[in-house]
Amino acid sequence: MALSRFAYTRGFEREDACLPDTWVVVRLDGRSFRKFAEDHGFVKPNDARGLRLMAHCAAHVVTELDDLILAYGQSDEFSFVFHRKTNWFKRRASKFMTQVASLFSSAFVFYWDKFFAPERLLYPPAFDGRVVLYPTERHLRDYLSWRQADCHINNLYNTVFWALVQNGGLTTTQAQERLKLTVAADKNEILFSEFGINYNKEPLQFRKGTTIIWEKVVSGHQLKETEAASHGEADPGKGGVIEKECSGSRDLVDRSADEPTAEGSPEQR
Ligand code: DGT
Ligand code: MG
Ligand code: MG
Ligand code: MG
Ligand code: MG
Repeated sequence: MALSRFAYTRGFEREDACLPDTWVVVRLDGRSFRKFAEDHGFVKPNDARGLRLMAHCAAHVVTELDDLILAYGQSDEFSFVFHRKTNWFKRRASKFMTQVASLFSSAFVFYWDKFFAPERLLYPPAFDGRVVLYPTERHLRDYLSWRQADCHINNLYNTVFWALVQNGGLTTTQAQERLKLTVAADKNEILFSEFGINYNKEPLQFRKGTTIIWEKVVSGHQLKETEAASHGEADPGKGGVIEKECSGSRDLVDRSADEPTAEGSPEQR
């Protein structure tokens, strides 16, 4: 039927190739995860099982798909960075986005039991995706720093918010009121003086998110999660050595604290 009278419909397809020589970032975000977390009994504000499942799925995606050099995730989101020279699927944005989103989603279901058993998965989760191009390493680095700053702002807020509610006996409305107009230093102080919590001793994965990178080993490359995300099981999915062109990826992530200058509007859990 290739040359049939219907073939003209092909002409309605549009080009969507990413600009050449730019870093291609696909960011996924869980659909209605506030509700999903509630329905599945996620621990507030951080559920280690959920974060580890997300990291495991991301490692699977980085392992399986071509030319991915790095992934960074926090909360219900993960960003995947394709090498600027990639020519996978002729750099078509829709291919990048759908390959990442569908593989991540199916991995999330596939590996659910590994992290959540005996908690059952009650319905199919979904992730939205977007593609953003960054022309320089500076832009890419700032993008990752932005996502990490977002992690920091939200996590500090949520840590003190739930301390006030769970340990301080405040209602959620009272806790919200208490935190209005506070800056990071105030929140650290509340945590320390009222609850004996040193925020800097909270798990790294909660405070800074998870970075997945390729590590050079003698016989090739191996997938690794950074120390800033150590959560016991640094399982790259398949394990072992993976041959991939991904040199230089280690230098792209700023693992410093990234204190944000202003408080954003936090994503409340
Ligand atoms: P969306 O993305 O517009 O479809 O809507 P949501 O509900 O996914 O909102 P989003 O992505 O802005 O915020 C992520 C939600 O996921 C947030 O409301 C809290 C929830 N969440 C993420 N990680 C955890 C966790 O570790 N524990 C709990 N309890 N909730 C979490
Ligand atoms: Mg949202
Ligand atoms: Mg979401
Ligand atoms: Mg989100
Ligand atoms: Mg096909």
